[in-house]
Amino acid sequence: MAEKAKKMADPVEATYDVASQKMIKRAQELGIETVFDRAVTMKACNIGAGGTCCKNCSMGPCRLPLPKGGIEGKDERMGLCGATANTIAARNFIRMIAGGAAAHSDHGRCVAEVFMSAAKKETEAYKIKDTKKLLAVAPLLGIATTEEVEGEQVQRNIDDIAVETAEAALNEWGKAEGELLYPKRAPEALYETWKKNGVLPRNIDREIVEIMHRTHMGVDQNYQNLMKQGTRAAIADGWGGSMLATDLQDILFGTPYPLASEANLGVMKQDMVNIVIHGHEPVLSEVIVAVAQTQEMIDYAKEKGANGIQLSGICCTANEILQRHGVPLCGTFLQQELAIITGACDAMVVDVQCIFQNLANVANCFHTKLVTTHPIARMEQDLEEGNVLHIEFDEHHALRDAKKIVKMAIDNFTNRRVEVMIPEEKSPIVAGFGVESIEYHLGGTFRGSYFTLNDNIINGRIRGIAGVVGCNNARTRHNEAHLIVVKELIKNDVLVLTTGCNAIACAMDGLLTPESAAVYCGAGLAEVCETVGIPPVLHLGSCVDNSRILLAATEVVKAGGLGNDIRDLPVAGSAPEWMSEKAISIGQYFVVSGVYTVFGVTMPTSGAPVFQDYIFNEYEKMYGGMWDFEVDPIKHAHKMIAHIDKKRKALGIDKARERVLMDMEARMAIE
Ligand code: NFS
Repeated sequence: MAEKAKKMADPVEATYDVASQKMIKRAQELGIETVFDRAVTMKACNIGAGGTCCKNCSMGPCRLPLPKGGIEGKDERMGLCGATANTIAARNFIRMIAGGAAAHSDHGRCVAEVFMSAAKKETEAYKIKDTKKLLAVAPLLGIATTEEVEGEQVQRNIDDIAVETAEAALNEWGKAEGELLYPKRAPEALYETWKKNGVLPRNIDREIVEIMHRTHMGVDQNYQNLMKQGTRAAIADGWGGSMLATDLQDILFGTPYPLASEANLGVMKQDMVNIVIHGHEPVLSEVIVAVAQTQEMIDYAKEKGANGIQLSGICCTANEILQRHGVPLCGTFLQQELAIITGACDAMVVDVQCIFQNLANVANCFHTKLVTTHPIARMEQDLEEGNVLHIEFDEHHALRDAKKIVKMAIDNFTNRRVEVMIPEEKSPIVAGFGVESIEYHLGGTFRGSYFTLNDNIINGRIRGIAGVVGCNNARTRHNEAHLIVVKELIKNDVLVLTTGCNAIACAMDGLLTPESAAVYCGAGLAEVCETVGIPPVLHLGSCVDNSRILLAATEVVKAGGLGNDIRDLPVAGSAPEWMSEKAISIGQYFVVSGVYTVFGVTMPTSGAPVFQDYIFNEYEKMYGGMWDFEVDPIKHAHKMIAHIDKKRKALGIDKARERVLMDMEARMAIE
């Protein structure tokens, strides 16, 4: 009997991006399976997706499907121990928060440790680059930057400030007493809300550990109490580990300022050595960027017959080296296999998070060296003969490690064995915005605040601000929801701040250029973008840099005229194609910071309606923000816009916007 042909993905249905369509097709021609094919052949479990599968003890897994037609009357579903759907979903939800907060925060801890080495001058690879930011951050961690000398305040020795700041930062992960320091950076009203609800984090590690304890069999059974702990851990992420990661990276590697680059698989070059950097922690990639630019390495590449070295990035490491060095974006989370399938990837260097295990299988079909570098993130194959290897990175010999990797990639250039096929698609971009540069562009050097931005929100040219962030998910068409949501928002005059894979999706589609304002924006937003020369979608970095969005919102509150808390602002959050536990942690800290936040694809609460109602509706009274879920991208965007309009109305600035619109129409009528 003939073997049944394996089902494969339809490239056009799988992704919105033409370059990716070409590469999926190419993979299928070569007989190489990708995530897109597996998404067709393997179905997700509905019960797990809805959050009501409990496998926290071995009497289970207890699966509690939602009855067809929903719950009528009392929900009597329960696991063997009696755990209800609400308890199970809440436990699973906060375990996702623990996973996400741990990933972001451990990334932050790694940066803090490198920062300590740099402060103590134990490494030649890292130096404190941004002393201005160090002087801004130190006091937030309780470190004095000045001292009294002969009756005058003078700046203290910068090395002492750096070491003490590193010590204070590291202390945030495990201090025995007190509370986390950064939540005090939030608007006062928000800090008071957290205090009132008893959710101020004590230290980062403890909140994550306590989630694991509370969700162990037979401990916390009350979904509201479970969510209280989830909230603590999420705040410890957004206003703790992630924010520290961002700050310390800026001090070590430089605070990003807008710069030009390019995005999509077309940035790879046939005649050059291609090194693709993938993962999240920028500590190694920073050094690789420096080493790859040395004359020694460029000459070595030329000796091997290449025209130079082309670096590019995947996932958030990509966003990190883009925002500080202009290194082009190779692609999103879902394009990692495709970069290798070009046949031109001489080395892919991975660190932690969002790395497909299947990369090893794909790399072994080509000449690509796949290098794992982090002691906590190894692959099964990195001990075997083959293309996958482990070069453990250590900040104390970072230069040596980076050189070894770059040299290995160059040596591999002549080993390409499958015909190279790089799609030509790529887009120009402007990236690298942050709290500081938004102030510069939209505040003006004269005032040095968010005044102009607020003014444009009050007068209605900018209707509101949206943070659209998060992953790709192979269960939905790659990039489609990201782009429809963002385009619908900017069409309706909502300025978009983006990070993570949404930022890469927007980059690939040309939305990160000032010119895109005239094409996609409503009249008000287009006018602002054209006047100040910014794109309508501002790239704020990687996922830990969602902390920049929190701080930008805080600056908007401080600048005045739009209420006295984040919950008062005409803002909304979204992750249209999320997949990672980190996204749930981010969503939770957005929500409890006062932001209405909508997720797409699936919602791991949908199997437990009472619990879902708690975080979708009850939360608004507690935190001002709440969760929502909408798969349809146009409806998704309009739910956000409706919330923005609700906040404008509450602020009494809804009329201003109507006037602006009338002005525009009147103007057009005259023209
Ligand atoms: Ni965020 Fe960045 Fe992308 Fe999702 Fe993964 S790369 S940390 S988790 S998939 S956005």
